Amino acid sequence: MSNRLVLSLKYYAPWLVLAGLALLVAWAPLPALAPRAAQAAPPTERTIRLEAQSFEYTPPVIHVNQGDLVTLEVVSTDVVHGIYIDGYGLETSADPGQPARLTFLADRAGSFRFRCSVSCGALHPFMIGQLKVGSNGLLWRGIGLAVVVVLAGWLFYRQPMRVK
Ligand SMILES: [Cu+2]
Repeated sequence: MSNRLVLSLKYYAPWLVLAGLALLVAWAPLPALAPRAAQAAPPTERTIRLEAQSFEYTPPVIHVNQGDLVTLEVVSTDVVHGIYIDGYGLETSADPGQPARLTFLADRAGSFRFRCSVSCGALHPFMIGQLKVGSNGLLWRGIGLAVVVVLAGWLFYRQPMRVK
């Protein structure tokens, strides 16, 4: 009886530890969890070339980190196109052969749609792209959770052999 209890404790203890770890990674205040990691990814200045042509942007999705100073170089390759970034309320337009620059601080994390702000043809309303501003905190939590998942997988693989 007590033997079985010890055995089941042995079986469940690592899972409880893992569950606790997962909760810690997901909810712990970030400065306590990864102060050094947060410092390791300082805001950077980046220039991204965004090509606009009827009726798409290349690349269609732009990834930056929160805090980055971003310069979008908008290059039109056929007719006049524009860009309006939802959430940030930024707008500019570019004539063909005359790149326009849009510099802003990516201070808001999240996913923001941008779309053409110059009526450029039949499919103009569908000329959209996406700006993804990742918060560093989410990135580190994601990495932490991935580690926990790998540990769980390892545990799951090992445990059935132990408890016979
Ligand atoms: Cu357009």
